[in-house]
Amino acid sequence: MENSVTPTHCPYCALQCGMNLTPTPDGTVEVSERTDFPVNRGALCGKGRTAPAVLASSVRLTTPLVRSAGTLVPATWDEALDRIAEGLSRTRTEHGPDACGVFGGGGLTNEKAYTLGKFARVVLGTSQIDYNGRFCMSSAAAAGIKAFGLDRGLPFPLEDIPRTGCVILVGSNLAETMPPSLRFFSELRENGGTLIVIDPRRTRTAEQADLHLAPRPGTDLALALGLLHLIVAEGRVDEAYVAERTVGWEDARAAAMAHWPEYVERITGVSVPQLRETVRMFCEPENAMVLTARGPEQQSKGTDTVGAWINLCLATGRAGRPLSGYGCLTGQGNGQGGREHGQKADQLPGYRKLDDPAARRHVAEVWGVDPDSLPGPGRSAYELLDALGTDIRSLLLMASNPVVSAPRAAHIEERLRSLDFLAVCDVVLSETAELADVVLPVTQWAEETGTTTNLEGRVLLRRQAITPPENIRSDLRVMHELAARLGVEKGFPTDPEEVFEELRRASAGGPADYSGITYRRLVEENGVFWPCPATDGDSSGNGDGAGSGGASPDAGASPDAVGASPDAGAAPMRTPGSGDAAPGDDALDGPHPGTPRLFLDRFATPDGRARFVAVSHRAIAEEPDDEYPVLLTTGRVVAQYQSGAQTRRVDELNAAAPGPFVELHPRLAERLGAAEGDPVAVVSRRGRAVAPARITTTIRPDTVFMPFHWPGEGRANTLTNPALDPTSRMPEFKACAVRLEAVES
Ligand SMILES: Nc1nc2c(c(=O)[nH]1)N[C@H]1C(S)=C(S)[C@@H](COP(=O)(O)OP(=O)(O)OC[C@H]3O[C@@H](n4cnc5c(=O)[nH]c(N)nc54)[C@H](O)[C@@H]3O)O[C@H]1N2
Ligand SMILES: Nc1nc2c(c(=O)[nH]1)N[C@H]1C(S)=C(S)[C@@H](COP(=O)(O)OP(=O)(O)OC[C@H]3O[C@@H](n4cnc5c(=O)[nH]c(N)nc54)[C@H](O)[C@@H]3O)O[C@H]1N2
Ligand code: SF4
Ligand SMILES: [Mo]
Repeated sequence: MENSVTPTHCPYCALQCGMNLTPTPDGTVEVSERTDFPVNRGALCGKGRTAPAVLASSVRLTTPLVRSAGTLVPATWDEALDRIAEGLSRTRTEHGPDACGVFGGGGLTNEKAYTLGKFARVVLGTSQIDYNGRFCMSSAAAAGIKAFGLDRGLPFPLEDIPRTGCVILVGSNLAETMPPSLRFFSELRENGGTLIVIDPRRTRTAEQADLHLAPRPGTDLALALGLLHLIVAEGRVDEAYVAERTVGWEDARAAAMAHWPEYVERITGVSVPQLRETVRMFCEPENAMVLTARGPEQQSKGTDTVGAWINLCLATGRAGRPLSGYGCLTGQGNGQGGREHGQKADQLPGYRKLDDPAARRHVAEVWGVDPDSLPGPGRSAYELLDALGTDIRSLLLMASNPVVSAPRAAHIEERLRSLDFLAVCDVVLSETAELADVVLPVTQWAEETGTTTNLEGRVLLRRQAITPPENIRSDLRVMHELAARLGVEKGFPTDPEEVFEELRRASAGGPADYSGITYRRLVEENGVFWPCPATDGDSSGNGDGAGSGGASPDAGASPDAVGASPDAGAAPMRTPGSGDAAPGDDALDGPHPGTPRLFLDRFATPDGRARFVAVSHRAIAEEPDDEYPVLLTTGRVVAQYQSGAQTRRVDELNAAAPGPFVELHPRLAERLGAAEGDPVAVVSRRGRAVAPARITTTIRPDTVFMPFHWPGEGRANTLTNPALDPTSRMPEFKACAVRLEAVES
């Protein structure tokens, strides 16, 4: 492997940009351009380009740590693993299995996420597992399942974007969060298409738009309803499509008609002429798309909000047709795959439901356990973290840093401190790892192999390029050794491909069916889009008969199963020859080609029709008042990633984005008496944060913005409101009430 070039993918965001890695003499890697991957065609953002810096021993964990007399000290692997096994067993004996919690992350490969879910349910027997993806795209996932019967970030490849007529980007700042993807939108405009961006701030993304709407944070639901009202009033509904491919239109229509444009203008601050212009730009071309990201989703009504945007697509016949549709831009490297294979509180692998008896039977058989031994659904991420130290006494945490990233973070930090036992697996000593009783140092992207599923539903192989340092072990090995110590000798392989082979069988017949995918295909085909069931002509499938044939009786009983029966192996949601990458009919006798485009023939609901939702505007959970008169919204900057645990260790990125700030309008700054760079205190009902002022006219005068990448005094999540969406259990990261105070500098 040494000195050769390994084509692989970036460790960070959901684009999963392709890159080439060459080993260097210091034991790390050099990144170079890899042009054969269509998502980025060689382009990388600064985070991807500098990712090797986190492989250096000077910034990463190099040995297991255990707490001794209050401080973390180096330990052997055996000592550290024994401590974790003891901690978890003691909790289980004294308080029962549900007192053991597990918290995962959307950065974990499919193999790790799958194994973590299995570890929780089979080894610990706990229902208390969830992951940071709950804070990410869970609202879009819930809305997608309601409307289409299936949730996959984008139902089409990014390459379709330049060929549609209009894209509405709702609350995505992809110029900073997925820079190489901006190319698709520039090409759209070069081709004569238009881009509409909806964001309370005129971001770098909004700068690229033909039209920028700047609604008040937390009002996207009203905005979408107002647009639908106008679509009806202007006679722009595609009646034939609505009759043929949807149900529920009458109720959705009635709800939208109650949202008059003038009323919507008052709620959102977007003028009626702007609403009309949006409708014209969206409806006039033959094709159009709506893409949402965290702006409208991270709200206590995120599921309804995304549902309202989907309604807009359905009413105008812009879903399940080539070059048209609704999509969610997922976030983390494996944000998509990480929510399909069982680390979510209510899920089993293959995007099966934990409360579905047929799904339980299928997965229990693959795992060799009694279906009745599998626990039921557990708590959502915030609820789980909130229960630490009370119902949940011990926690195993892998790939998240909630001390920085969870809402109402000071409270969550206090909950973590109140645990009987905390174990953290990480690559660096994150702020959460600092609180642990045991910290295990694990291998990183370039040092291990595994699959991820990018925002397009494209399953990819991230390949090992170098040998990890001696004292570092993989997450899979950690789970293998913990399982053995807790009395489960079998079923936790350390080889990722062996795990993937089991995942294929566990997912067979489920909505996210990976059974036709192999590591070899992933290399040869540069990724494969799910669903990809194993077919009769697929020599590599069906290892033990649990492939498509074996799974069909179960899956048929599951309401959200798609592509489940053997004849559904021909992919009911794909139309060969209709702009799809699928080869001709005869190829269907061979391996399944994968499904780049979903829903072209039918939606994944039992009757094949999409569902409108009847939703109405409602206020954010915490409206500004006299005491807290300003709105706070939060998000990202281009040079830092998430809680910053990794990117804050890279000099070049710190130089570009050294610390937190409060973005505010000159009018607010003037009232406060603050000049550029002055420290400003932002106070909410949860706490107080201080960061320098960044004064700009690109933000609404009633709103301030803080990025959430830093711990300490400038931590944005000290302030945020954990009010949850009733369906997705997503916290309201994007809107809460605050007041500003000048600080003596
Ligand atoms: N540089 C960088 N890139 C990343 C990440 C990172 O941390 N750093 N994280 C990755 C992950 S996990 C994710 S989830 C994605 C997130 O990607 P994005 O969703 O693009 O990121 P955010 O900055 O959280 O939010 C996007 C925009 O929503 C706007 N917004 C705030 N409130 C509202 C509102 O009420 N309505 C509307 N319409 N918009 C609003 C904000 O002003 C912001 O510009 O990025 C991924 N890529
Ligand atoms: N205010 C506010 N808060 C937010 C958001 C927001 O927009 N506003 N966005 C939310 C969103 S969308 C997200 S996704 C979350 C993300 O927030 P976090 O869950 O905190 O995400 P990361 O900072 O990526 O944390 C990942 C941790 O896992 C480690 N790690 C990386 N790879 C691996 C691996 O393979 N194995 C192990 N064991 N560890 C690994 C990293 O070093 C890091 O410490 O934040 C949420 N919080
Ligand atoms: S855009 Fe995302 S995947 Fe691409 S290089 Fe940057 S962080 Fe990596
Ligand atoms: Mo995310």
